[in-house]
Amino acid sequence: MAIFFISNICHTYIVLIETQMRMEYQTLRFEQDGDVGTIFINRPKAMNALNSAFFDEMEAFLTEIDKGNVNISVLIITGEGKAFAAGADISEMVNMTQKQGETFSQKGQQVFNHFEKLETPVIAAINGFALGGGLELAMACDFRFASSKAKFGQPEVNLGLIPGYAGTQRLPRLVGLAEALYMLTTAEMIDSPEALRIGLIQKIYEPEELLDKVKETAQTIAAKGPKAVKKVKAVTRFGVRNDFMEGSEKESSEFGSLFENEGAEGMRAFLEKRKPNW
Ligand code: CO8
Repeated sequence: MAIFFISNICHTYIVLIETQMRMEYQTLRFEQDGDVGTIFINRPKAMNALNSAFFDEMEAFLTEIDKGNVNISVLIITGEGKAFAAGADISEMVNMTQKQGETFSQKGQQVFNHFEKLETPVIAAINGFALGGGLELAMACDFRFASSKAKFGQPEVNLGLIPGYAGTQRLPRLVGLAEALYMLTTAEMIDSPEALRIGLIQKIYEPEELLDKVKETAQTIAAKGPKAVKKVKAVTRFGVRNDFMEGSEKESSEFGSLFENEGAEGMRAFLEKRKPNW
């Protein structure tokens, strides 16, 4: 019995150490404040250019969230320093073969798709340049708040390239075909008011207040029914990727699934004029 108890403690300790080791990243920094986690892209000297290490580490980090090893209700992603992310790392891509370029693109797409599949809502706090792969990353988040100093663009055609992390697919879905093709073909960098006008971002804040404001919104979401928040993200994203009727069917079944569950508590709390006890 004592041996079993000690071996259980050892196992828990090892899992904790493993989790901690996995959380020591070269290109990322993670902070948790209650239910809200903030992941910083941490290559400020290279304008947070996205390299292979970033994609490996981000995938590992998102997997930790899936496994419940990082216990948060909302994830914020932002950049250290002057940039959110100034694109894929050009110095890493410059000598790639056709096959390597394609593989690098697929790997990035998988990681960005993971943001959409994550049950937890993800908010991009765009603190500066969001260019190329950096904007593609922001677009894979559920919504975007930006600093008044941020700049946005898909400058790939300047380099004789096109976006490779599904920017050609997400941008027109967010801003419409003509605005997307304008940005994609001219490579023009737009500012925050213009990004707000076309619906690429949802709010603008002064640089010094951006992260606090994003955290406030994250806390607002974290206080809602946790299962409802996860399901509303999943059903909405499912509907956008599939057809309307399939999306509506999924909505009905997930709506129903909340009744003998969190929804019962939420509705009772409303009628009893008290806060729900999730
Ligand atoms: N990759 C690598 N290094 C970069 C990148 C980048 N994308 N962006 C900036 N850096 C580096 C600079 O080379 C510089 O390094 P160093 O100090 O060693 O010279 C450092 O960051 C600071 O940059 P600047 O001196 O240029 O800083 P400025 O304030 O003058 O300018 C800009 C900032 C406007 C952000 C400028 O750096 C810039 O234009 N960067 C490139 C933007 C760009 O073209 N991005 C698109 C890249 S392509 C892409 O993202 C495709 C995605 C799909 C890939 C699919 C896989 C194959």
